[in-house]
Amino acid sequence: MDMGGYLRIGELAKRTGLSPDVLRAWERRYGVLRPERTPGGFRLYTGADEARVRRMKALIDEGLSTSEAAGLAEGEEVAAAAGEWAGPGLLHDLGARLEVALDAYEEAEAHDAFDALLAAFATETVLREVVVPYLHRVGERWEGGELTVAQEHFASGFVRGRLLGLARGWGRGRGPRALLACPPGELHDLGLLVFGIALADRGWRISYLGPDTPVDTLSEAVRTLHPELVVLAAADPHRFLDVAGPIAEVADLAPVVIGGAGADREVADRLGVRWLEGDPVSAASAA
Ligand code: B12
Repeated sequence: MDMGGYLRIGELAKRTGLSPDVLRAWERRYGVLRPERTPGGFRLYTGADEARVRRMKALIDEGLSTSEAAGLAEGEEVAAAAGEWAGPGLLHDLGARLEVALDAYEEAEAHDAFDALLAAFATETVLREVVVPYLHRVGERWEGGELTVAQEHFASGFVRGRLLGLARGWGRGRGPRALLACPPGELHDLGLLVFGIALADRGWRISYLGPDTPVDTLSEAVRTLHPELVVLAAADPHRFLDVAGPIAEVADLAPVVIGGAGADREVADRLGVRWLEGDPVSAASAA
């Protein structure tokens, strides 16, 4: 029977694999369904109702509680309607939940918060708006004596693990190849990982050498991989300047750019390479 694109509850139940009772309960408790009514009082659902229910079910299957899934399904719809990310409220709340969990060494809870962030927002939004500011706060709180080294290590280890998870498969495909590394002695590689993830999102293939990479190894990798771009990152300018000669040799083989808190125009000029300014996600667009 044609109902002008509307669905009756039985039809919606069949299409979503949920019973009519569950659908009515979700409508009552969470308001995720907003059916019209026929003059006889029957519920009529729209495609938007179906989409919300499907999303909510998928989030529950991923392990979220019913109320969390309802909140996220709603948030995403607001995001879609606004054509942008789902409002600062949810992003902020989930970011705070992540922070509280990591402070308390609650790994499972931290994973749940991170999963919820990724379910509700674009990866780059999570990286730029939550992960990078969070790492800055960790540094400030550690410097201010509010966070122990143990808490800082736990938090940065957790973040690194999640970033490596997002990086999985970033070397596949046929796009241009970027070779990423930190110079000798440099252990801060989280910004470089964020950069690699954002660059892979733009179709690049990533080869990652990670922290504390000897420059002769880097040259050997450049000769083997023939990357279109070599990206070096460090938090301390001396890590670049201490190996200025070998970096210049790498720059004879492939274009080299530098980024991170230790990079600026002056350091780049001294090395004879280009400087990638700004946060890693915006820099990936520029690259
Ligand atoms: C996590 C962390 C660590 C971890 C690193 C783990 C890892 N795998 O990366 C560990 C525990 C290993 C560590 C060690 C140390 N750390 Co530390 N660390 C941090 C912390 C909390 C977060 C770093 C981070 O990832 N930030 C996120 C990035 C994205 O932000 P950012 O570094 O500010 O970068 C900006 C830009 O440069 C750009 N960017 C960053 N990377 C890249 C890459 C590319 C390609 C591009 C284009 C852009 C870009 O994005 C950001 C802009 O928004 C910072 C605090 C902070 N403010 O960042 C301290 C911090 C960097 N560490 C610091 C220090 C002092 C140390 C140690 C010397 C401590 C010690 N006494 O042992 C050692 C040094 C280790 C070494 N040899 O490199 C200082 C650095 C001070 C300075 N100016 O030199 C900071 C600032 C803490 C502080 N407030 O004092 N650290």
